[in-house]
Amino acid sequence: MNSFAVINREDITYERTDPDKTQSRGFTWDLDEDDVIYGLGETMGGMDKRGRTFVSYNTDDSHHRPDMPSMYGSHNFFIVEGKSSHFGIFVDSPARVTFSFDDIKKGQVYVLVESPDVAIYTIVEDNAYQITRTFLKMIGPSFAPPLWAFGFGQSRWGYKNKRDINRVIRGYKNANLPLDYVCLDIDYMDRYIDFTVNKKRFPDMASFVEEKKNEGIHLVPIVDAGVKVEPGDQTYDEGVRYNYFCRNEKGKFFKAAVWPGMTHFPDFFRENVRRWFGGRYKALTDLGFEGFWNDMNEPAIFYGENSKQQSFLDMVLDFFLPSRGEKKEGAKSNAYEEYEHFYHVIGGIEVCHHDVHNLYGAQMMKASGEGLKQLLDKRYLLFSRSSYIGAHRYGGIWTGDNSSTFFMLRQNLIHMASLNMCGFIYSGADTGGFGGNCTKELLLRWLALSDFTPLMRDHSAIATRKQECYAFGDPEDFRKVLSLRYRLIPYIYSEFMKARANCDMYMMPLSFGYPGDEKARRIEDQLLVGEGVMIAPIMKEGALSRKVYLPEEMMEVRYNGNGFRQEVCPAGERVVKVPLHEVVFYIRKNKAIVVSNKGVQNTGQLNLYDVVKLGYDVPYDQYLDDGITPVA
Ligand code: MIG
Repeated sequence: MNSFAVINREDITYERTDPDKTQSRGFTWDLDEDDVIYGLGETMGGMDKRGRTFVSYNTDDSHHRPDMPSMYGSHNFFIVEGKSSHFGIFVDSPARVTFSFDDIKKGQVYVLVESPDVAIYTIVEDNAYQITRTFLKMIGPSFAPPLWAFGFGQSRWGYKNKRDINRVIRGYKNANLPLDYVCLDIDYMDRYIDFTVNKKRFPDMASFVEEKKNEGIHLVPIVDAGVKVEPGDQTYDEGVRYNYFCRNEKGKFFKAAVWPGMTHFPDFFRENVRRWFGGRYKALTDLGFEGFWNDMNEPAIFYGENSKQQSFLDMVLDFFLPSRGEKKEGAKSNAYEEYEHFYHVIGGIEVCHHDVHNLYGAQMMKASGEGLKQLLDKRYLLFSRSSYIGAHRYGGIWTGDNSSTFFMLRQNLIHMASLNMCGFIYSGADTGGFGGNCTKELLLRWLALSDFTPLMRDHSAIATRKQECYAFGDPEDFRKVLSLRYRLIPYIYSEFMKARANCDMYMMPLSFGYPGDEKARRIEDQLLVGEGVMIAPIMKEGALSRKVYLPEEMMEVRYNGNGFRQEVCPAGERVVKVPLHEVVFYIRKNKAIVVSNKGVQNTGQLNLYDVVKLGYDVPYDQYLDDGITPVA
């Protein structure tokens, strides 16, 4: 059908709510009983979003409760699918939007947009997959990360200096575990000042970066949104001199506290500011860095001149004692009241931050991505915490401060489906969980899912149990589960690059591949990965087996750390046993995949041409390139 038009006013009743106060507007839509609702990217809850209310308002809240309405990004695209409904809606608005699906108004979709600045698009196609594909064409292809970004990364908030980083790399080497990159969290900086390096902790960063690259390891530093108020610092001085920072209602530079203490926020909405901030990455690319993560860009604000000051100790305690943080009203890193006092200049007009809040992180991604493209003659890695629809053209995202629970592992799988629907095909969660203490069992099961996610990074918070793959005694089981990733990269990379070129999904709900299959529609714990693979990871504590639904005959592939065992399985339900050290996945009927012939220790050793085929006896169309040269 391919119709794509602004929403039909006869079908959807617009109603102005609170016209005096907020200029909000909304619409409702009557749902059929069997309608399923997909989408909304980074939100908590099931694949089917029905029965819940979500609020797009980018939020840094590390207590990911099942009923939390907002997360770090706003991805206002959803799909209603049932016997008679097949449409997708994209609500393009920079301010707060509420989506209530059969919740506030029973039996109805109820969308409330708080800004007059809104464009609403509907996409009508035959099924959810086609609707998504049309949407993905509208928003354009994902950025292309380098091949090494498909390797495994280790990270932890708390690695402080060269010694810590070397210890991690040695840990992986000695245990014969593969590794491609290590992230540098905020402690590499000089007093959390962006684009600086603490010289005591990293006396000669350039040669350290070089030395690690020669060992096959990339270092990936963090960059926070807030720029420390620090006369004498280049970023601060230039920002002030050229008027690049946001101002408050009194015309002074807006000031609020984040990790560095008081900071100013770059006005990423202006092109010249983006060009400047993107150019500041030169301080880091000159040191040899080629990958970055952007944090705190919701933006997170601990407190400001208009909100109650919190002590550093207070915030740290909230972090580590979830029960303490949860009891507080509002999340610690979102001094919402500050958003009313901070202004952008957009097209020459002063705009209150509150009205464009959801775009801030995405604009930072744009600044970083465009800057890095200029600075490097090769592909960069970038992943951001905050985002908005469209930002996938500049980088990937990770899903923020999850926790070491099986619940969050299941959420990770669901996130992968809904993020892919919104264009963020390069994404992943903190494998093993950020907050809380990870167990060996949880990390192994999590790795078995992350083996298939483009961004595969183990990350954890300070003061949690050590979570590197060598930190749980005998690493043998980890070697087995992690080595699968490196065998799979030829397939993962090929499917990712094809998906981006075709504006397609890399991972998707089972139902997208089997439209019309009633049973597949209700499956929320299996995913399709690329064209040929279905996964059904074990995501329950203590479970050694699980039920898997096969919509058609498939090849069951069992990997035990050495070889692959294949077995044709009939369509229908089956119970599969998966010991902790094995990974089982499925190849769809009449599909083949390629895997690396050899296990390797990093992507630098990987030969994409040295592959063997698994699955059915059909050709596999492998995408191949050097993994470095920028692609259009
Ligand atoms: O307020 O840089 O989500 O990944 O380790 C916490 C420290 C700031 C939040 C990020 C997390 C990172 C942490 N950051």
